Amino acid sequence: MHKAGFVNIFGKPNAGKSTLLNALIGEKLAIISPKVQTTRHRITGIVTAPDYQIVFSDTPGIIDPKYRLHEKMMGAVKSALEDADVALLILDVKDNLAENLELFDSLKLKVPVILVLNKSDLLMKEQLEAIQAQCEAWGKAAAVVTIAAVQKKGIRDLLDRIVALLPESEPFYPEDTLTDKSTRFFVGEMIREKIFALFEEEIPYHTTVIVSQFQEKQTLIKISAEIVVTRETQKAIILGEKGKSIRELGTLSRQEIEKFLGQKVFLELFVKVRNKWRDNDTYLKEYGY
Ligand code: GDP
Ligand code: K
Ligand code: MG
Repeated sequence: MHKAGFVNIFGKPNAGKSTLLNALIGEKLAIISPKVQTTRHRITGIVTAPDYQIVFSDTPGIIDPKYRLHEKMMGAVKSALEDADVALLILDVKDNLAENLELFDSLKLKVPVILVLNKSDLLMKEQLEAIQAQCEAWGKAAAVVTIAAVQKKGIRDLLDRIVALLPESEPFYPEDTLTDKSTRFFVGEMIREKIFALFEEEIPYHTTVIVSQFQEKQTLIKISAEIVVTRETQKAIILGEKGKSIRELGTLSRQEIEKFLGQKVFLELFVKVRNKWRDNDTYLKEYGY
């Protein structure tokens, strides 16, 4: 019997959704940072075994919409809620437990739920057991699984619990498919990850990245990307004194992209100012939101 289905990963910002997705897939697909709202799109990762296939989606964290970009992000969360076979509700064991369970309650899920207690490496055994007991008592999960996504601990157990809940089905994708997103998309995401790593405060949240050129040459791949910001002052910060910051961004991004593609890359970065791109539907559409 072959099983297959769609599994969505939900949780508050920084619970570890993207880290878990990567651990499940065994590749770095989703960008990770200690800052909230790094993930803006649903990212699909596909795990194929001889007797099952799981299509995972990483969703942006659950947030209150503050501007149009946020509304689009929450739209992605809602659409994910409606089309899954299993929902993974993930929480950080160091975070307020009651608040997380309340949030999960408010989702009013009809699909089977697995409660995933992440960052188990940060607590003592007794503390973990107390949390596990409270989660069992919550009563709405088909299973409660404790993991440490960063160390890939508990992932096998989690996969087994998921497979047990999947419907009987033929696979949806060919067996070598890792994701439904394009290489261009991941290249843009990797640059965005480095922007989160290098720049302070509001800069990453005012920035998007568009990969405008992706050309496979004989010995390398030539990539051009536009970094779109909302103000001239932000452009100046990204460029840095005599272009120092953008060169550093370019180097870090290129190394990451080369690792991902397994090929030499020539990367060109440009910075563009587009006033209020986050509130403009035309821009949002153009930028793939
Ligand atoms: P997301 O916002 O839910 O997608 O969270 P991320 O996957 O981006 O992770 C947020 C932060 O938590 C990052 O700094 C991760 O390295 C960290 N993190 C994720 N999983 C674990 C874990 O198992 N243990 C510890 N100690 N940190 C983790
Ligand atoms: K994050
Ligand atoms: Mg994320």
